[in-house]
Amino acid sequence: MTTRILVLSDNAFLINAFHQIVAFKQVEVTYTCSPQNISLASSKGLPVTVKPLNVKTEVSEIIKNFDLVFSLHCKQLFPAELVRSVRCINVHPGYNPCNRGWFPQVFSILNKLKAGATIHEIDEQLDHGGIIARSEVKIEGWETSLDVYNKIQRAEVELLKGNMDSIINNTYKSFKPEEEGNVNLKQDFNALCKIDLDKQVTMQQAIDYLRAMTHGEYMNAWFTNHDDGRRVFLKIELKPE
Ligand code: 0FX
Repeated sequence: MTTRILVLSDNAFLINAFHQIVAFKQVEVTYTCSPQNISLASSKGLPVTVKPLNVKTEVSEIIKNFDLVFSLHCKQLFPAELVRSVRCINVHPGYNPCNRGWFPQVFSILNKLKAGATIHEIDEQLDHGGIIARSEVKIEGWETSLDVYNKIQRAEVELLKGNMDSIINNTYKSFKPEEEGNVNLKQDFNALCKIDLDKQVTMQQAIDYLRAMTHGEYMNAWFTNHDDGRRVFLKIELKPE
């Protein structure tokens, strides 16, 4: 029997990888992204068509038409009715239950909780359901958020490769996370971005802070310039010998 899979994703790298992993499997996959993700929906660089989908308004259609739903970094929250009616699986860029929620590796660099990738069943709480597979990614002392994120994405793909058959066939055994863990939200990250110039920290903490806030072209950390009140953004470059 062909499994009808719906993929909701806002991440081109994972859509590409997913497409390659399921090639030649007995599945029929529909790829979708969040309605506001116009660049992904109109991207010419993908091997598949990605249509915008509002998960809240389309719940009954999804329940009717699909056997399995994947979230690959989908920015929409899945409604309770959906997760109760169809098997919904999340691929998450964190080592559950450590730093559930927003930008896990940023918080792992700061609070030293484990970083990694998790595939889990979606329940009604954020990054919370039964764990199907997870793998830890080590954070080196010179790595920035982007360095760690790139390693995590590769770990996510390896987990998908290793577990895809058991997920499609529903033959995996999931387990409950050992504890509830902690959750970070988008506003927690936003609050981190503003540097309090009077705060006293060690050099180690300052370096860890700056590498947690350094992610390619993103302008995250900032302080207010004393003379003219303008925001000054900063990031860090690290190079092990
Ligand atoms: O899609 P995603 O990789 O992941 C986020 C959440 O972290 C994840 O827990 C959730 N399941 C998923 C739906 O949404 O996020 P992104 O593509 O927006 O950002 C990727 C990385 O880029 C992020 O980990 C840190 C960095 N970043 C992103 C933004 C938007 C920044 O450093 N600054 C930013 O302003």
